[in-house]
Amino acid sequence: GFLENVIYTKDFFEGKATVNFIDSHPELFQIKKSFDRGTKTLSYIGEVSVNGNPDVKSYDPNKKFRPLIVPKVEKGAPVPEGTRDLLKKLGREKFVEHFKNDPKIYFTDTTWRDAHQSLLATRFRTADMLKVARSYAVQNPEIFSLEMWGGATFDVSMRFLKESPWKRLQLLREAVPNILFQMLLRGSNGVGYTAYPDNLIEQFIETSAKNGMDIFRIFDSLNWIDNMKVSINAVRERTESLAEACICYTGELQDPDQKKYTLQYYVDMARQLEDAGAHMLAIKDMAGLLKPYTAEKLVGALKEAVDLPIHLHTHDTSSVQSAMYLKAVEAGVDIVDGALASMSGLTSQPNLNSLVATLQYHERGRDMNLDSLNQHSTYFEGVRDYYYPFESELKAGTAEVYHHEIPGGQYSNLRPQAIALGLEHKFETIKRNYAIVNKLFGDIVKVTPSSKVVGDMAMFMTSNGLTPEDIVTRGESLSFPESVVGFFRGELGQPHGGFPAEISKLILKNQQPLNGRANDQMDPVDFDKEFAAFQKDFPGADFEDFLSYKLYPKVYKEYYDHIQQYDEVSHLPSPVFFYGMKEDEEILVEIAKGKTIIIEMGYITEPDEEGMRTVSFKLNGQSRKIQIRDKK
Ligand code: 3PY
Ligand code: ZN
Repeated sequence: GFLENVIYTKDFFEGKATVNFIDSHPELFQIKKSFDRGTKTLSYIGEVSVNGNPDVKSYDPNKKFRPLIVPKVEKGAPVPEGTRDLLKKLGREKFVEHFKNDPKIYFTDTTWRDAHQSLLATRFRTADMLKVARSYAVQNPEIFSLEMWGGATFDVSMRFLKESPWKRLQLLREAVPNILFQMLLRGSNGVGYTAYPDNLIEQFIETSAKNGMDIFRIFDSLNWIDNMKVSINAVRERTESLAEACICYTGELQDPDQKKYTLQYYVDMARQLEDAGAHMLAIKDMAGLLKPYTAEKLVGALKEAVDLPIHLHTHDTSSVQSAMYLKAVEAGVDIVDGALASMSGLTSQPNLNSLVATLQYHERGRDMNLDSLNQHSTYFEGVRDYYYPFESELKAGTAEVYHHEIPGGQYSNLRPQAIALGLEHKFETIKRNYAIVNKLFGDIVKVTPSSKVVGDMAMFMTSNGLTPEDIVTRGESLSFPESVVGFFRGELGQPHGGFPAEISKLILKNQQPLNGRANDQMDPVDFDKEFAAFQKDFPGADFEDFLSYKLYPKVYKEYYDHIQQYDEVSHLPSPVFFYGMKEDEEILVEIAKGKTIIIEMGYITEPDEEGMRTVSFKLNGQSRKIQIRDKK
């Protein structure tokens, strides 16, 4: 029948059964609708089992994963009141006042966002977090917040994991109704790497809050406050959520040669952020450069300068950042960021479990359920193993970070990028060039996306064997990476102290730099018109998807096509998603709430003359055969 027509069309086998395919075969539309979800799922598993997941460059086919140890929680156990209930009860002004006056230290758990962004190139899948979301909520209402969204998670979830970032937020929100959720927002750059129209950023914030986001941690990659104001105002005016504005920390303020990023610089910035309407202030130490005795000075000075609660974020690349937290706690910081033990350390956040234990009998220590935190850590130790191809090579803390100043979230991505460019053997040179580029560009704040600009330039210099002198003498004839030209055009905003004139001329050549914010020059989104057109192009997609599309058009389209071809793959266990199945393996997949299917892998034939392999399955006990083209 028609169903077979679809399944056995050559286009379909070759992965070309996209939206356009359906458009050009309207008679098949009805069939597509009722197209067996199980068959789509089997096609995905067959494809990965034969050809691998394109995101996994190399892996060990004999690797075995141990069973996960999932923390136990009684079915239907009541969820105790947490910080989110308090925010709802008090409203944001009273809430902020309340916890600012609480003498005990608060903790944010970053396991679901920054920890895996910084250790595993942001690859955590929703299913692996969802499995322990309810037990965490039931057992850990003392946690201040869970950082679980934003930053790189938004595009990576669609680009590589083929899952919806919005569904992740919705599902985790449903499982954790009591603890504040927070996200990382790159100000005018949203959750992207470039500027967007202001009304898109505003709408994104409003829709994120509607989907359950409580705290927006807003930063600008150059500490340019003009780039943060639209976001701060949108949180204040269009949501009931909290605007947490960031100071990005760079350099070393106690260095007598430090002329740019001085204590006064940070104090001034904090005051301006308070004036701009921030509810909370964050010190965002994205590379882990803030040293213990410096933190004492900085936190002390900021506490005096502003009336806002102070939230401290760092990365443990140097391996001394828990000591930094202790000095900050003594200096009166209100909240610190940690990650569950098994997902902590190195380029990730300091060890939350050990911090909780360390502060236990201190006057600012908070009673926490350490046993539960340890159980959740054990769970993620098992989960982490699923993602082993994405581990960075860093084995121990390094003081080199004070030299290269690479952010933790970028570090874990830099080696894969180097490999992709065939530069893995030059990784040491890349790190050295990173520091050289920073100087060349006038010593800038380096965090997404400005850190990407510095990284791209470091790669460019490394692959072309260029020295800083070469840039100066031969710059006129070099064609620089696009991100670098955009940066000097002012597309990311204005760096503190301006652009270095000589380098700027070499890079821009005849181009004129922008005056003011890049976003000011952009046409606003016409939501009614564009959303209607979007729904025609992407049947079944909702307004949240439309926002994904506006932020990442190409990535969204590829994600959408993947779902059309293979159905939701977010239900699959991570080992199956990344590595496929082995002969005789059996799995249970919950494809919808309460609807579980059993998939058993039979055999995979050798390829025929046309390069097609037959993969045999049992789906709920019924035999199914899928044809997969061997691409190897
Ligand atoms: C991000 O923007 O994703 C970051 O984590 C910056 O530190
Ligand atoms: Zn971070």
